[in-house]
Amino acid sequence: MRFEKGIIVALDSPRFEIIEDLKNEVDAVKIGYPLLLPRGLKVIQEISEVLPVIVDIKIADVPYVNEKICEILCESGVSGIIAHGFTGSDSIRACVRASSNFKVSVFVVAEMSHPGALEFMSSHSDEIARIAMLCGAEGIVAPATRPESIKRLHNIVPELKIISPGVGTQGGSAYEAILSGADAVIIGRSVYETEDVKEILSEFQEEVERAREERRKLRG
Ligand code: 3DU
Repeated sequence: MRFEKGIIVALDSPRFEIIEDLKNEVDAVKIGYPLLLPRGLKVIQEISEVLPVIVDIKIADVPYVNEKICEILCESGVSGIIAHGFTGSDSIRACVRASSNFKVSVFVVAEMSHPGALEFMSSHSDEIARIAMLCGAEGIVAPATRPESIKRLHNIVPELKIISPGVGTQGGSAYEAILSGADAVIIGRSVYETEDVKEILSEFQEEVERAREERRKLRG
């Protein structure tokens, strides 16, 4: 997937009409159970007529079932899939295998953005990122709420793309996440709970551009 704008909107809301405001402004729409359960898989096709769709149901099963889930999602028209990494390399490989037949990108959750991730997950995020790389994933998910984790993970797997949730409502900054190495930030409530979606998007776009400019300067 290409992240030219550096912004993915997480649409965990029935406010479906904002899709029109997102067109040409963001790289992709991320959807999960809050939209898929009430609307069904057909929502993937509806959105993908406007923007690429990343399905985030954080797939976390045995390889056989992971493969089946990915096949169903790919046949439904997704561009990207998010899977958990703690399940281990065989389960991740199954997602990559199924998705590569459809040229669909797989992103592996290395470390989540909420405080609970510090109880178990954060102590294994480096290994999960390495495994994601070895299994052929296109990228990882790393927390905007902990830019130092993004920086560390970016150094461990510089060849992988990083998409980063936790911006806005969860307290993370788009500027810091991109500056630390993220290719795109994932933003949900701060966009879809705002009256003027275009206005808030232009503020986030400005932050992303400023951070990219700063990174270019740092690289020299
Ligand atoms: O907090 P927000 O409303 O901006 O939404 C964040 C989205 O990113 C939401 O869809 C959630 O499922 C997803 N996400 C995380 O928040 C944290 C992760 O580690 C992974 C995904």
